[in-house]
Amino acid sequence: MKTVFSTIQLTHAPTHEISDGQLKPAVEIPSRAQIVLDTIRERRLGEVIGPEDFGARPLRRVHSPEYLAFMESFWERWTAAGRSSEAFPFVWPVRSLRSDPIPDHIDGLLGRYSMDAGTPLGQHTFEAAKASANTALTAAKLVQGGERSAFGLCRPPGHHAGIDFYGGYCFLNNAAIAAQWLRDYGAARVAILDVDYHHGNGTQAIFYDRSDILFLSIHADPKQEYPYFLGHADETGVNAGTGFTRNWPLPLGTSWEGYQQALNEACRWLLVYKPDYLVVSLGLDCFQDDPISGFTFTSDDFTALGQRLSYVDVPTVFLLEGGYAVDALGQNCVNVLQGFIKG
Ligand code: SP5
Ligand code: ZN
Repeated sequence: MKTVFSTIQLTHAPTHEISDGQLKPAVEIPSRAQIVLDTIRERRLGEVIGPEDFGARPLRRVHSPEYLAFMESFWERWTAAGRSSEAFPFVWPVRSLRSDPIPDHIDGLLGRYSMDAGTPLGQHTFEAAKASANTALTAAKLVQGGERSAFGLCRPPGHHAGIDFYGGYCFLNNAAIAAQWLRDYGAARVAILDVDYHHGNGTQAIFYDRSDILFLSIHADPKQEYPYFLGHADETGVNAGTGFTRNWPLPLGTSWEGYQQALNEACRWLLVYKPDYLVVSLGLDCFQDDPISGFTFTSDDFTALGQRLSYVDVPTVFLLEGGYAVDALGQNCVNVLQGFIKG
């Protein structure tokens, strides 16, 4: 299986995040990508190639022009306001406040275009996010060109980012951008299976009213876990998209044993839907030693996950999402990918 990756993705190097009422060391850090890359080479998964530059068009198919313009101009405005370290929003247009008119001040803009205060935004963040999206697009193009599978070593991740907001360490929704690109370049139906520990709220919302992109997500119950405000079992789509979103919220402490039933159900939906392509939002944060998560997967369970997905037998684009137990991240990731190849 080929891997796509660009070192530009390493330039987003946050130092801190707001968590547990403190400024803590950031967990979505460049060494995540580095260890995955090192393990891919050690275990000879396959060739590693750089991404092609797809430009702004595929990003605009998913994200709003206003949001992209905000991201593009953010650092200039932030430094013009006299700030020099990474940014965090602190005020949001919640119920009873107005989303329009859009504020002029950078602190207002940060709140307008974000969903949480836990996602550091810095000088090189958007550059890295665009490289990450190009990595996802290049992996999609490999599969569109006839490869059975490809791996986009995306970082920063994407599945929490919505049409016009960032959050959950995500800025551009790599899986949504790749799925939409596959639709635009010939596929009739694309399925996204999100196995990150956290619900993929951004991806779900982007495709919620559509039947041409199926969204399936297995994750920690949002009543107990981030992102808290989406990912419940009764969210199944709206209008033309009714029935084309499915969620399997699972309790904290879920093991591979408990996970498999949901995964088997999701795989049955894939067999019924018969997508031309499958995009897997590949979070590795279900791992037992993940520092911010509460499932109990072992490293071997990730091999079994990859094997199960190979039985679905659809051309598959794997895109890295979360996973913060850095020391085991390479092993866990390559276990999924080699489990898939070996079947
Ligand atoms: C892509 C992805 O996996 N994003 C995850 C974003 C989660 N952000 C919230 C982190 C809150 C951490 N709380 C830790 C509590 C355990 N001490
Ligand atoms: Zn996650």
